[in-house]
Amino acid sequence: MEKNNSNIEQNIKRRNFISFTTFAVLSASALGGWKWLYKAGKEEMGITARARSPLRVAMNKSEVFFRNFFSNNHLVKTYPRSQAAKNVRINSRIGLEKEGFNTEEWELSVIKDTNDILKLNMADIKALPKTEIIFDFKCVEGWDQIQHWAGVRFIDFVSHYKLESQSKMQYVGMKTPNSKYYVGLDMPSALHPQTILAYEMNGEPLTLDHGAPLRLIIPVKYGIKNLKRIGTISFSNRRPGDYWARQGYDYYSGL
Ligand SMILES: Nc1nc2c(c(=O)[nH]1)N[C@H]1C(S)=C(S)[C@@H](COP(=O)(O)O)O[C@H]1N2
Ligand SMILES: [Mo]
Repeated sequence: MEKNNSNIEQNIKRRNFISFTTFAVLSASALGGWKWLYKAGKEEMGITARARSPLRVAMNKSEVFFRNFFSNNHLVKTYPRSQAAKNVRINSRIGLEKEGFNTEEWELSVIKDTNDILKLNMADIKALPKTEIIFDFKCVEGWDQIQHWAGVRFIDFVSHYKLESQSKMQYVGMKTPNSKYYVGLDMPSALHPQTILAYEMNGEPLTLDHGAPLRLIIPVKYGIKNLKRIGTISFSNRRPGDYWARQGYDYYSGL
């Protein structure tokens, strides 16, 4: 009896020792991991919300995975016109201030190169082939709605204005005329066959709240990337600034 008891005690001691050691080793390595992460540099400011670089590397890897998974050929589901909402939601209006803006005087600036800016008006854009899309628009705030938009496909715009060399770059940047709202897009998503520069909603010209005279409709992305009131379009191999990515939202924001 005595002997048995002490055996059990010894066993317990040994187990305690093992679990304590395991705990200590795990804690130390977790602490080491945090220290490593915190010592790692922060990513560049002005593009995203300054995540530690190793985290950004991991996020970029998952982004590449999803990009390949939902390749350029993958089409977003479309719906019959009868299912499109009549009262289309208005979400937010950053960069849509009324002061100093006149739809009639609006021009689109396409920055082809530092000293080469293409200026276009609505007539130029409406002269291109018109494409319609009825799809489920999704906002990260948790709502979605089937909506009907029409305009020119970005890929048609690029080929008509001979922007081939620009479209070989990795990113497209778009900004409101006052630069208060801006988005960065990976080129494959911008050139996706369902991405359009839209000037109509439910068969009518856009209203100011929905981004008149021209807005982006990019069904492969969440609402935040669907910039209203486009003022400038630019191209680059570095990630252009992105309003919501800077606040910590995912830069890619793909569906
Ligand atoms: N210029 C500008 N574009 C914008 C926004 C904005 O605040 N300003 N909000 C975005 C968000 S979060 C969403 S969900 C959609 C909403 O578009 P809607 O108002 O036409 O529904 O526009 C996007 N484009
Ligand atoms: Mo949104």
